Amino acid sequence: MTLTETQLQQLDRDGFLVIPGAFSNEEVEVLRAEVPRLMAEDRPENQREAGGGAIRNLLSLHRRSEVYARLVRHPRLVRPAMQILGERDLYAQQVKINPKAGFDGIGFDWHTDFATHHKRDGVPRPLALNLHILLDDVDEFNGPLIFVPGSHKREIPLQRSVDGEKWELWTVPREAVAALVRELGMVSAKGPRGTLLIFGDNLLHVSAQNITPYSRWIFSLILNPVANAATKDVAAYAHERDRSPVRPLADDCLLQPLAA
Ligand SMILES: O=C(O)CCC(=O)C(=O)O
Repeated sequence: MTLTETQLQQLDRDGFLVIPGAFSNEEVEVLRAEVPRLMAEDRPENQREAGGGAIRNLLSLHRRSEVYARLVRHPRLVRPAMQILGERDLYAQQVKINPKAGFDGIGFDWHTDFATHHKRDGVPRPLALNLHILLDDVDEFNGPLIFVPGSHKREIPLQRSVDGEKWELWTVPREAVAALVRELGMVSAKGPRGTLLIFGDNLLHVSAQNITPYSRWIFSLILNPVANAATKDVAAYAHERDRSPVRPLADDCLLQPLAA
């Protein structure tokens, strides 16, 4: 997949892209079929919501599943990232699904990803890209991400906070969020399953609690240039330690049989 000039301009202006139909229903089914097994595992890469309830993040999926090992090298993720960054050597910094369980999935406070990548992980520059695939239909009800278009070009103040009562997460004070939202507005990143979202490290975003009965599974791959790698050690599932560049596989890689 190659992004058009219009898409590249849009990404530069707004800080994000929403691309419906990037992955077929058949491919989404292959990705979804792995999730129950991964969710059933009792391991630190399955982080629970505060209070120990539903699963908040399923992490390091490419080290736990051949399907997700293929997905991090999928050309419809890797090639646009290479194109945007003008860079061939990108490593998989974080690989997860946020399932945001029906009724029980808590939201994610206002933040930019770079704040945490920089302060917690020691990533030097805001170059990483977050590539999401919607594994469910995502609408206004089940906790879509909400972006503040154009916020990636602003200076945004930060405060240290904690995500899900466990992880260090750098968030944005409410007065700063209010000023940016009043000026720039908000866009909710909705779409049918198979939609691809691409957004940069400096984009201000949030997502609300899922108070519907319907879970909202979203896959997320963060790709970062090898030359911009983290300089601090955090848990490997929060920031992967393997800095080998991902090389794209064939376009039909998700539909090829798995080794027995
Ligand atoms: O899954 C969500 O709702 C939020 C995810 C998010 O904020 C992120 O990937 O940076």
